[in-house]
Amino acid sequence: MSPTILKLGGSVITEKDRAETLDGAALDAAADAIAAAMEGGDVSELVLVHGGGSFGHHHASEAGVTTTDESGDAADAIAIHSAMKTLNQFVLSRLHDRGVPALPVHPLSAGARDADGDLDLPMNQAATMLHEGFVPVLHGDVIATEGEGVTVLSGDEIVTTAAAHLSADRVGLCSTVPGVLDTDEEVIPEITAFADAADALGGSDADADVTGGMAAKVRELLDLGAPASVFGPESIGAFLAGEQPGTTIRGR
Ligand code: IP8
Repeated sequence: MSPTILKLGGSVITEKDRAETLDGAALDAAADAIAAAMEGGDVSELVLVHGGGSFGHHHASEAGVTTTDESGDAADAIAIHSAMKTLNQFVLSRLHDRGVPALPVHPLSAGARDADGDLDLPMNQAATMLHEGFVPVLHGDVIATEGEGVTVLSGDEIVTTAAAHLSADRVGLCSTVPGVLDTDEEVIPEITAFADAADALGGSDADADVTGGMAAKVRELLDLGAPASVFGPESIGAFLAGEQPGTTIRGR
């Protein structure tokens, strides 16, 4: 099995500046492209992951929880997790409306981090779902972390973990920008080392993003065993059809 993994960035499917606000038109367009690709046979085994946008990041920043700053308060964990489940339900229902057999996988209930910050996120449920013809839909979440309570688990970390466990052969990250941009705002076609893009990679463009923006994405994708593409929403169909839109990141 070598599935395709596609992450829908939280900034793509939500209005990132307004708490818990969906970008319904953008989500519809993404769901249309996914449904068309599955119906047309462009992709048969697909794992979807989505980010937090104004759902997860809003509550995470209110609670001061990041991938490294923890909370031991169940109310904080529930606020973040519930918002992510709400967003996940929106994603699922737009996919179901188009006949995509999507099923949720909630990381809080599935995995944990150890005291060194290493993630253990089993993927046997996603593998079996794929085998049975379903489309697992995972999402950024909070995750129990040894010695710390809970921390944030970003969708990008889920993508890299899922890619390794499921031996994905293609990974796509749909972002609000058409690729990783250089200092002239042009798309960098290929990145094979962080230094290729270091000048252009600052932090995130939105303060409420607690998981590090494009620089963190590139670092994580360079560690993948599969080539990854970073592209804008208009290129979801092209990516699923086997093209390499935007920036291709190949670490090894
Ligand atoms: O948007 C973070 O996921 P990301 C999810 O992929 C939360 O970084 C809970 C903030």
